[in-house]
Amino acid sequence: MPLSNRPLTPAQVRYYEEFGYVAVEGLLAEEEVAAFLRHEAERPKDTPYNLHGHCLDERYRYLAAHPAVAGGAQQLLQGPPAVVQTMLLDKSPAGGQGIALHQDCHYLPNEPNTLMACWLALTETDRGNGGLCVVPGSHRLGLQAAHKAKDPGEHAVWENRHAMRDRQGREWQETLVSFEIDVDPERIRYLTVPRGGGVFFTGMTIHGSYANRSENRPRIAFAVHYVHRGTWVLREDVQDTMPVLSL
Ligand SMILES: O=C(O)CCC(=O)C(=O)O
Repeated sequence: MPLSNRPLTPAQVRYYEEFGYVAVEGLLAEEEVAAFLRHEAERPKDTPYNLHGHCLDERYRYLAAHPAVAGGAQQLLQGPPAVVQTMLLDKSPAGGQGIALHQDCHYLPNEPNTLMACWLALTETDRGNGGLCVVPGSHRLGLQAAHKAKDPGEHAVWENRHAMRDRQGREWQETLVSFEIDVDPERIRYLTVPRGGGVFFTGMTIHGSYANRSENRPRIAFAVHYVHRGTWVLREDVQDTMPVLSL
């Protein structure tokens, strides 16, 4: 199927532009979700993918280049997408940690800024099992001050050194932490996204999640981060973006 199909309606595109995100049901068919989860359960886990699953694993690449997923990204970017990273976000019941509210541009500085994501629900997801939250309209606020996440009962807490390189070849190191932006709780929207649905959001949209407090409902999601082809990503580990060619 060619990428040029336009999976999103004009109303969905307008919603994304206005609020910085749009939730869309049925991006993946049930057989596609089931095939991915089967593959994930069976694959050897000895080599961590470290954000590069789309380069190493045909099933990860399939989701990252899927016509409805990459096609939606192409529509919203108004041009050809390139994959920066892929992540499987598997949050177990009874306390699996969330990712504190953040903007992806803190983690993935890029020039000019075209960063966006498609987050896919591979199980039913809602507030009760640590579903995705967004702050509508936050993509218009600029990059917000953030501190290291404080509550390991709720969120993953970490710190990493990263090699950076700009277009001119200048190199340096930066410390990235599990960023957290303090947000008025009233502004947080807790999304219910059914299995196979997804959420497109910009690299400036504040989003994240809380711990999975359900007794027995895993929350599995798959996130693909894209930039417009030709964008420079400053972090060296994800600098070689993968253009999404016609499928
Ligand atoms: O799945 C989550 O809990 C958060 C995902 C996220 O932060 C992202 O996809 O950038």
